[in-house]
Amino acid sequence: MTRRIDIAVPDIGDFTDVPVIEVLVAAGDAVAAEQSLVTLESDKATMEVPAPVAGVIVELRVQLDDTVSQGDIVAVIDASDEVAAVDQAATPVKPVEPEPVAEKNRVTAAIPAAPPAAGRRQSPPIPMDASATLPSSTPYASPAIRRFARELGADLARVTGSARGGRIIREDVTALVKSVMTGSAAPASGSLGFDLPPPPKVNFARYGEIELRPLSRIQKISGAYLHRNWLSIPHVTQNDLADITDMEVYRKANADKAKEQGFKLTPLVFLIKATVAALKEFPIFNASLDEARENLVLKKFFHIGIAVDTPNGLVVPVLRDCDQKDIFQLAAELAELSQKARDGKLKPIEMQGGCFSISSLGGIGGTSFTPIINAPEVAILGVSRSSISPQWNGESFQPRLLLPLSLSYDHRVIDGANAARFARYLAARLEDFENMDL
Ligand code: CAO
Repeated sequence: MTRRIDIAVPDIGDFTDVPVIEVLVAAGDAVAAEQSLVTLESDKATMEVPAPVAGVIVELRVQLDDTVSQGDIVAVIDASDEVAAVDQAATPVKPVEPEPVAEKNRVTAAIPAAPPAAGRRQSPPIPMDASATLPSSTPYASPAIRRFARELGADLARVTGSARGGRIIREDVTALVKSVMTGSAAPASGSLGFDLPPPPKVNFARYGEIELRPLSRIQKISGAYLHRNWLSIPHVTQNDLADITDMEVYRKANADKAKEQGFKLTPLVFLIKATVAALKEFPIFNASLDEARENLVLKKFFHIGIAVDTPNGLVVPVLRDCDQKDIFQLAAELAELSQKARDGKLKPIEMQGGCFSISSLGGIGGTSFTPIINAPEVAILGVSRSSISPQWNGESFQPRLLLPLSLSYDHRVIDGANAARFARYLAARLEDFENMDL
């Protein structure tokens, strides 16, 4: 018996007139339940509308570049039992793999299709994987294109998107594959233009006992991004010292208040506030290069990423709107996010949208280090352990508590004089903390 079901755009939040950026099926195609039919793209997210059930697409009601809103019908499916049975046999439903999140703070997710009929199972959203949203950017492509690239073994990082805003489409992926097949594309290892000798192969067991320990998933993913950022961004690190003697008196006087509320008041939240003040004073630090590397995108919001050391590796949750929160709110949020990070429970969205990162090793030690910029950000602040040091005040040496700051910056965007000014300004804010917006 024929059972035609209208597939409607489900609740997509506040968005209306969302463009259809991909049509992934044609009329007559047999589709499996949860197979993506079309991809929609709002300003903030790329979303797929999946088939609610297995069947045959009998009518496609949208085409590329149409705009749709909640409730609009995108397709009609024939979900008669015979069709579904044939389809199930032909196309077993594979478990849905998590999709890396696309660039530009976009959230990529599948949205459940509108309920087809009472009591029928709804497609669940594609699960998101925290490690897929590690620092910095991933190529801008929809989940379907990522799947396509994966099937072909094509590395999306090497593909230049030709659609609006640099989005990668199917043709871009096939063009890369073709160029590799014909030998006109550079090999992957040469994609940054380096011709490095391979690392030496050493049989360590010849020299003593060894043990193999696999890298964690987070280490593997973040390692690739760190490597790319280190090689592709000309880093310079500016070091400075902030005299936080007075700030520490204030912090300690307020530590119990924080403790009563169940979190610690560490120097980090003061650093976040000082960083926000410095970003306001030097907007070039709150910026990213656009994809063509011809413009700076200046951000008017203040979301700060904090590097958190977890048993599985480094992750960078983002504290949002730090300009609008006081140090106690920030400390409470930091405690919550860093605990979630350590438990491996951060949501992708909680690691996106950062403007500037802080990596604090102050709780551990050290006097300075060179933090790696978390692209597409253009600077990162490293913080080492404060220590008492004799400071000359013109008449005598005084014991002062000095906090080492290490500001790494992208020299394509920021010149050394501005970096020195930024670091000094930041230090001065901590020294004059009473006039800071705490
Ligand atoms: N100087 C001296 N003491 C400091 C300090 C500093 N710069 N920064 C923190 N401390 C103190 C704190 O006050 C706290 O003291 P008490 O235990 O007496 O209260 C202690 O050191 C531990 O602080 P913390 O590390 O728990 O808290 P935090 O707010 O400073 O940092 C977090 C939170 C999540 C950033 C931190 O736990 C962390 O994971 N740091 C590692 C980040 C990292 O790995 N960066 C490297 C990235 S590159 O690989």
